[in-house]
Amino acid sequence: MKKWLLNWRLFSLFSVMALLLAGCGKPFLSALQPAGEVADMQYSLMLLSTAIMVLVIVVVTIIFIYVVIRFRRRKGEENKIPKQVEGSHKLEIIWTVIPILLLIILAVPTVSATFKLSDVKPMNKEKRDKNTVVVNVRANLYWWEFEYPDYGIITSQDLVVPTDERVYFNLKSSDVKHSFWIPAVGGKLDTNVENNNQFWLEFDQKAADKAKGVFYGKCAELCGPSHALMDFKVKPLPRKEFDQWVEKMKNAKPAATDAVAKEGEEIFNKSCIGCHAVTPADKRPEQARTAPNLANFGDRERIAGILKHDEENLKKWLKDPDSVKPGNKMTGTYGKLTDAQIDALTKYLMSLKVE
Ligand code: HEC
Ligand SMILES: [Cu+2]
Repeated sequence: MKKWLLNWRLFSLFSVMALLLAGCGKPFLSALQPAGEVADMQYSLMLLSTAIMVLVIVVVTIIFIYVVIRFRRRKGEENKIPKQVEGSHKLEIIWTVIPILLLIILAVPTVSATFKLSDVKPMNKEKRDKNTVVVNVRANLYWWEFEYPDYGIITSQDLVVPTDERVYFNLKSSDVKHSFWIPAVGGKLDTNVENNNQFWLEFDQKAADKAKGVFYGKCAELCGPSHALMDFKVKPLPRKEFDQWVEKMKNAKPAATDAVAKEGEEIFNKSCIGCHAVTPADKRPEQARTAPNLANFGDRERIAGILKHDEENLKKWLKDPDSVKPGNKMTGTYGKLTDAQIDALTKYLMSLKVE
């Protein structure tokens, strides 16, 4: 191949890679733009370990190049063998001690951060301060439930949290292993069926403003065909607004106002209420909560965690959920709703708001 063609190809490959990688840095999604105390700690650890690795690579590469040049076969000395060194105490001590030192530099901050990040004493039920916010996160194929046990309210898909303070999480799953991850803020931690995992996160108000008020959350454990679509959104609010939101949720009583929405409510109460609740203070036991709580559906950022929140997409979801999220657990409605019923349900669901 002509040399200039190869060069040109390499150059364009690098340009495309650079462009692609530049796209990774969104403030609402990137672990490289830390948006809270936990993310800051994890980011510094990443920098430290990368710096140590780069240092090792550079030093080894320099030695390698030096040796290749210094001891290469030269004209006229084809059969000359350099002096052989065996069992050099000095060298052996150097290459044992340096890695030990590097590992200590890496281990001390890592272990100390691990203990800090797992300090969940303040969420201990007996000694809990009444201002400590605790959220029970339950992961399901392919949706998320957020329960606030101290306020007796439940929401789904959109996690609402106060900013600039530690929020404590109880993580579990009701079917298979998932993993709770808010890349810009922290995680990831597995949600399991057999035990509760606990940790805390802190959401920076300034970073939240930069992210335009919403962080993206992800499932980080391959769990089935719609794993990549198992997203949630995080709405961080200043403490005062968070308290107001809690009050509104506690008192929310959804009621359809116009006639079409009323019709939708009737259909809903016949065909959907078996799986979906529409009050945040729903008293059903966990096993019976088999679908997202729709109490504040009208305020959501997305439909089913991924579609843009508008009427057209809601109709698309109601008509054929499987075309949006293959293998999801909203079954028994496909092909059973007429267009008029879907229109009425859409009006009703969009009117479910607390804000
Ligand atoms: C068998 C239980 C079941 C029934 C019946 C059911 N759904 Fe669902 N629904 C689900 C599940 C599970 C999800 C979550 C799907 C996902 O995101 O993986 C869901 C999701 C939704 C969503 C998106 C929720 C969100 O927070 O974005 C809407 C809207 C919805 N359902 C409306 C309805 C309506 C309207 C009916 C009645 C016609 C209905 N559902 C009947 C189980 C059910
Ligand atoms: Cu998952």
